[in-house]
Amino acid sequence: MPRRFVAIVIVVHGTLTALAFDVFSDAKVAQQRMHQLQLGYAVFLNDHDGKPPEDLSELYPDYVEQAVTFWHPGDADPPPETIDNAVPNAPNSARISFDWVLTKDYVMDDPFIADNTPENNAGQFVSFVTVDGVVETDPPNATPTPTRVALARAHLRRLGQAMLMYANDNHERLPDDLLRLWDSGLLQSPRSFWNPGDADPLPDDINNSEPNGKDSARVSFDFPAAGMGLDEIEPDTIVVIDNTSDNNDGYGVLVLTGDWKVTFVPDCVGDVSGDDRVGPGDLRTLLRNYGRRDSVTPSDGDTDADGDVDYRDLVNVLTNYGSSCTPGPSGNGGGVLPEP
Ligand SMILES: [Ca+2]
Ligand SMILES: [Ca+2]
Ligand SMILES: [Ca+2]
Ligand SMILES: [Ca+2]
Repeated sequence: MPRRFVAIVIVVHGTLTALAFDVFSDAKVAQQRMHQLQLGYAVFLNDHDGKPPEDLSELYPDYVEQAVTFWHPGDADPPPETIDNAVPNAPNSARISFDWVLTKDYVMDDPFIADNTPENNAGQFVSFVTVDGVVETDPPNATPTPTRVALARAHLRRLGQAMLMYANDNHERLPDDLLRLWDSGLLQSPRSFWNPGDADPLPDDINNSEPNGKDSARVSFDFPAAGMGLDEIEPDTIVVIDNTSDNNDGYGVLVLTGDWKVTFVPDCVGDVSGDDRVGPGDLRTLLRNYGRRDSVTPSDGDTDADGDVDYRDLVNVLTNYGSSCTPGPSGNGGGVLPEP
């Protein structure tokens, strides 16, 4: 390749990377603002006996203090100076950048606030916040934050909440199949059944429970506690689990346990590089990223996949330093298990 051409490619690539960075950082600000708006709306409902505002501009300024909170920094419309209407994209509107999906019969995984156009994000995607406060994008995985594993954790927690609601209506027993959470209408978004790190695509619908099947309630997760009574479930009972560590780049599985918390169980505790050994390379990577909390993954040294590289990760590497993990009979059981 001629040298001049290489230089041009590098400049163009650099410009594209800078543009992508602007889009992501604007989207992140917008996602935080959507959260603030959702919170303001919730406080409004609480102050008005559950009666929603007649016009969303009523949220300003008592429930959402700053007009700019209603605005996406990537929106071509100028930022509002006050909020006095709720006409989509109108100046000083509560809907200048975001749509509010206000219905009477919310389910927890329904969208609540969304970008009113992908143009807010250079035409590439739409962000939305669900009723239960999870940030998603359409198409999925369009932004680095939240990470795939953070979303998978949120989806597992949501499956747990839906299960408890199901049990409440069904003699204190969990459903005999994840599919019941869909059929009963407790969940209405196929995303809830999916780990965004799964190579299987996001289901369009949920209509079966074949492991890894198309449109399956078990596209990503197994449900070992199917049909159990709540009284049989111990805090360490495995309720729902990734059906393969490949859902998390081969680093381990996420588990929803009977205390209704989600934990990451690594295949090989402290292995950052993915070679089933813990050694100098793993420590180097971890130290390079130490203190980061932004879209880190196990390959950056976030050994417990909780979204940061901190002393817990360092302890995981140091306590297993020099050891190697041999895959167990299941193919994903290392010799070492994490501290609870
Ligand atoms: Ca707009
Ligand atoms: Ca799968
Ligand atoms: Ca390693
Ligand atoms: Ca961590």
